Amino acid sequence: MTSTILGRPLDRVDGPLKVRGAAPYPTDVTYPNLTHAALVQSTIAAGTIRRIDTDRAEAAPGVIAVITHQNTPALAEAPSDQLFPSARYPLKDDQILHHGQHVAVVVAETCEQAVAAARLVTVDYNVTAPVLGIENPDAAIVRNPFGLEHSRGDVAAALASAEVVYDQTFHIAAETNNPMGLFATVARWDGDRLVVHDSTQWPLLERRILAVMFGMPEEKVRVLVPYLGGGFGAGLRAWPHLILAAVAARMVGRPVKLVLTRPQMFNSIGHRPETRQRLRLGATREGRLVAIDHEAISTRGIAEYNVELITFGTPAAYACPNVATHDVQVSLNIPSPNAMRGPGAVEGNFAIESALDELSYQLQVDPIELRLLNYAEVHPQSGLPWSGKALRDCYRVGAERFGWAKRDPRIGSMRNGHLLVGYGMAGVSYEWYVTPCQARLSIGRDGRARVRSAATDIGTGTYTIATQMVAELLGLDPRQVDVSIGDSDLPLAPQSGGSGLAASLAGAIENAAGNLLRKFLDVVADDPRSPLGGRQPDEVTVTRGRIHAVDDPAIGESYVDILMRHGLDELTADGEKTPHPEGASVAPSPAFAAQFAEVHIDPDLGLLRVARIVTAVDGGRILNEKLAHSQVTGAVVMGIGMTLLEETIFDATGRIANATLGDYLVAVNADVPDLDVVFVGEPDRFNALGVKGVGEIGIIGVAAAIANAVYHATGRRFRSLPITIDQLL
Ligand code: MCN
Ligand code: MOS
Repeated sequence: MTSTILGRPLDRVDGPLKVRGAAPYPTDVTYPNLTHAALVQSTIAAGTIRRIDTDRAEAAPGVIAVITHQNTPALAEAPSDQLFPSARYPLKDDQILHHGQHVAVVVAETCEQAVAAARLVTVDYNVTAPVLGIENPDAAIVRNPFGLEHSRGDVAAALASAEVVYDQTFHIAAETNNPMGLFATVARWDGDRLVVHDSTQWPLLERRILAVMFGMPEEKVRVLVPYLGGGFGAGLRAWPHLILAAVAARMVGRPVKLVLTRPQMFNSIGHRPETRQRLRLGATREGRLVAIDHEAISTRGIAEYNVELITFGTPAAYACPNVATHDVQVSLNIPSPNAMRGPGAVEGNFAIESALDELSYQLQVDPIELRLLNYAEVHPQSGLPWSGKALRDCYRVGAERFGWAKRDPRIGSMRNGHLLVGYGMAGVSYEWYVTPCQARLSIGRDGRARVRSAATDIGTGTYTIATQMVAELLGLDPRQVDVSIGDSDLPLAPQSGGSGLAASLAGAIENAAGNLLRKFLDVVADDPRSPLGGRQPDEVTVTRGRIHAVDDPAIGESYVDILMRHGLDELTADGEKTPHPEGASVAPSPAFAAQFAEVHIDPDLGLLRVARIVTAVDGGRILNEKLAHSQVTGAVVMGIGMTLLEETIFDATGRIANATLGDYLVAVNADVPDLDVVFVGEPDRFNALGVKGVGEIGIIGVAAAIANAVYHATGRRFRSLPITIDQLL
């Protein structure tokens, strides 16, 4: 497809609305007769509620209801499937499983009254000793929790006979998602119908969970999220406060609004779990990998399952005959961890790409050469050709732009004044995924097209790329396209997650566009007045609102003419994309990247500055150069935070000790240098329009690239994140 609109750096179509403050985020939603809810949270991490006293709160000004485990209606158990767990309903009994667990919700006329009254609720607890700490021997352990452990070849034998053996452990602190928009829920019962506005990346997940918990058909639940002030994974679960807002709205018979405070954002909507990894590699003296054994341990909440696929990408990342992966989870009295940009992959990549860097120094091979030596030309497990792999181009183009050739491999050899200079790099294979998706496409008499899907735009640019795809496929100007998303009543769409929405939606829209074109041709099939009569879909194309013969643009007519002549207001077609069929002849490819970092370190002060990061990405066909660039840039910024600053600290009582943006450090402008992003590669052969995911890939290799650069500058190897000043001194 020669494209005129796809790929173009079109400005966000929702930009003007956002700049004017006219885009309704969940916190902006209001209704007549709205009430406000405030949460009361547990001040212990483990135990039971002995007594909860709500009298003073109930008597406080403006209070309408105080809901606890004693007066909550019984709800059905939330559905849970393997990849997408549900959160536990916190008021279902008197059990306390983590500090900050919601124990009551106060509903009042104003937000201030609700917050004031929430402070008047007193709770007596039977306190038990919380199970805390990833290495706590008393913690319950779950092995192979996802059923995805991998084994090929004979790792033990290969490690025993390898010329070079590597064996190290890695640690990454817990971290917390901090989208700018506070998460909020507005819930309203409209007769027997529940309408919620919520900060979610996945309206259909919430619809299903609410329907099951409240015992009603899914059509009776509507979830709306036209705009979201960021999610970064935090919006991939139906969190307890959502359920509480819906319960509260039913109990008070009025709409309820519940906005989390920033501290509540730390203990109510997940965090990246703390992790430990042990990585063993066997290699030849030249640097060819003969064995990889990758074990990962992550934390999870008691009674809360979490998917953190740390080792999942390992088996396909490099050509290696003997590979084994092991996953372990440790159950603790902590708020449930959850997805945070690049979940699992970012941790696994840090271990593997750090280890390869260590090998490169030990074997005196250039780090890029070492990776090329182990390049997976075909899918290492199936032997199938990749649907698209330009990782080699990522290395080459990234290295050129970075000036990798100027690197003096000797440790501590490069200087800028008295600052130590280090160069480091990392390779990235990121297993994004496509899931089933539907879209409905219409063209009306005004010549405008409308696409509808329950997909979301969480800041990513879905409105804009949907506009571009429809305009491209229907031959329209982008200004003639309307996009309706963020509503569970619309055709089924997956989460904005796993960097899969763009590709999923591309498939659905492409299919819908083909079906719509066919409908137009069907309408004129026997129409003697149409120059298109009897034409087959493959004989026509579309430009400027017209369907015309491929070989002769003069033979054709506009959508509008067809609709008018046949007395039609509009034509509509549905489209669907289902995941890859089994038994395909190519292996669906990850997205790939190479990331290069330059660091400057003041040896006297331990001060570390990232001077530059270059990221070269194979994202298949890029739908919008500007937005994709923003995606990668934003992810690199998060990666800098993860590597140098971010750490969620649990104190000895299980309380998060730094749950404010004053105490929890995220990367700010002063921490972020110029970031260079370049796209390489070809449209992917497996996906509609050749799209791969790019929403997360930019974060994946940052930690290893920086840590490797720190080693190059100082000779000190950091296998624990974040790398802080005190450690560098
Ligand atoms: N895109 C493109 N070309 C491609 C693929 C994507 O131009 N080949 C651009 C499009 O603008 C698209 C965006 O990148 O809207 C992201 O597409 P995709 O990679 O399919 O990811 P999703 O739409 O599934 O978004 C989720 C992804 C994830 S998993 C996290 S975490 C994350 C991320 O996106 N959270 C974000 N980026 C975020 N960006 C913002 N502003 N806010 C978040 O919460
Ligand atoms: Mo992304 S962490 O899959 O929302």
